[in-house]
Amino acid sequence: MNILESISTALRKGDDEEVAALTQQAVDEGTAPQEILDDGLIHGMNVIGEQFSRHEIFLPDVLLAAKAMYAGMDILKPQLIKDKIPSRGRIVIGTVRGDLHDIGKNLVGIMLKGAGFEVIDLGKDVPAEVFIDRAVSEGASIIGMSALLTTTAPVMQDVTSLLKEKNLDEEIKTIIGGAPVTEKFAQEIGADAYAFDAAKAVECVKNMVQKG
Ligand code: B1M
Repeated sequence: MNILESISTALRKGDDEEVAALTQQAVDEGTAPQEILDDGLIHGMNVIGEQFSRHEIFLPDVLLAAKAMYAGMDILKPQLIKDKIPSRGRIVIGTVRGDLHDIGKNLVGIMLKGAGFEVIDLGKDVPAEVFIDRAVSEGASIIGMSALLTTTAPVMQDVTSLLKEKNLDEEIKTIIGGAPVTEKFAQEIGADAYAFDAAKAVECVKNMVQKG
């Protein structure tokens, strides 16, 4: 078993100490942080998701896996964030109201910071008005929303509608992401961009800022 498979396996066992140690070992051996993330940590989390949907494992197992995921992400964070990059712009991000999944959102935040954006992270379970109020008070030009549940994805539309209602949709752009969300859904709700993963989110945000 190579080290990335070992990270994935340790994550599936919910062994946070082992995940941290193996992630550190992979970094020390010179494996690219993105590879550790994709083929180790995210790979393990995807298997957890499949097992959970087949009822082969239960919620406490998923929670342990999430804790292990964070242990690995803590090691990778400094590798993914480069120092002293001048700010490219300000973005407010959060997971929408009713949704407690924050791993993907945090990853998007880390990658955006790494690309030189100022990220104001509102956390999880964020109501539509809070996204907008904070974007205005922080002078952010972009709102990034994450949702992992089919039941919470519609909350994103509350934000896009409210922005229109307040005539703020020209000055504040929106980007959405998360497993139940698609490009088509983004168009339907009037979001300005959709990103499948964190790398794509960075690309989209860079384009949005350039367009002004
Ligand atoms: Co839950 N969960 N969960 N869960 N969970 C899912 C999402 C689910 C698909 C599992 C399944 O059944 N197969 C399912 C949703 C089904 C659906 O709605 N269609 C589900 C369910 C049902 C639930 C509960 C309802 C379970 C229950 O209570 N019976 C419950 C809901 C709680 C709530 O939110 N109100 C629940 C709870 C939990 C935990 C708390 C135990 C835990 C979350 C811990 C945490 O986040 N701190 C958890 C987890 C870990 C998962 C799975 C297994 C993994 C999610 C994850 O972190 N993936 C997930 C199954 C799965 O997705 N395979 C599942 C890794 C992460 C890096 O990927 O978040 O997709 P992801 O982020 C990606 C992209 O989506 C994208 O980029 C990221 C990085 O590349 N992206 C963006 C995300 N946000 C973006 C924003 C952007 C751009 C891109 O722009 C701003």
